[in-house]
Amino acid sequence: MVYQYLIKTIRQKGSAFFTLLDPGDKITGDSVKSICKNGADAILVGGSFIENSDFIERMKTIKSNSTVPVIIFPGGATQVSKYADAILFTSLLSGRNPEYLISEQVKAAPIIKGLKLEVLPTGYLLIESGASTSVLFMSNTTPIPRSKLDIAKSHSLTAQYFGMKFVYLDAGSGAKQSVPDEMITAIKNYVDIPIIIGGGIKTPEDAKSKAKAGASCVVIGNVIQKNPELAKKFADAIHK
Ligand code: 1GP
Repeated sequence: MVYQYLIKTIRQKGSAFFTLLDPGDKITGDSVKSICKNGADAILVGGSFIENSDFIERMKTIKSNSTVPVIIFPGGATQVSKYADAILFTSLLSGRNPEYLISEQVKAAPIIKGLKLEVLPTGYLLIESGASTSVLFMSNTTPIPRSKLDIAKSHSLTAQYFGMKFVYLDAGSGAKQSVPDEMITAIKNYVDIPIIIGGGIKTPEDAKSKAKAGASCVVIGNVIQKNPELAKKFADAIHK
């Protein structure tokens, strides 16, 4: 089971290293192999806006070349495929848009069941990052202000009380500013579920500080997608 594998990885390595691949972009089998060989613990796949019809084909390429779990991180109910090991079943808890709190999930649930994908229930929180991002625009929601640690803590605890297995704090892909370290630490000290952190993390040093602050899983998207060979440096920084 992917969930047990992730919990074991976090326990053994301190923090897990996730790469996010955007199926809106071309992905080669060689880059997937290189990312796995260089220390990624899992590959997330998804995007808030995909401007082509290649989602299933790209999932197939990723799954057939990956030696680590492939986990869908869906931008909506259309991003479900059998070429994955699990799916982050997210609810955009920081938003007040019913579409991403519950409607997309209701559309996707029977398809996920039919495909027998492992489900990883995840509370998804968008954190203010200095400029608007695709996910903010597409979800039509307001992010949690960077300085409002109490609001971020309360949303994370809500995810836990709903029985969700993870809470994912995202500054959004390509964010100017990543999730603040002090917010990560405050949540780490407040909830019991693992914390996934992503969005705008550009250097191994930045990734290391997220892990040290308390991130259980650190997600790197853009930087690795453009330079898969950097995976080793990020893996070394994120793992203890
Ligand atoms: C976005 O957390 C991910 O959902 C990754 O963001 O592409 O900025 O690394 P980046």
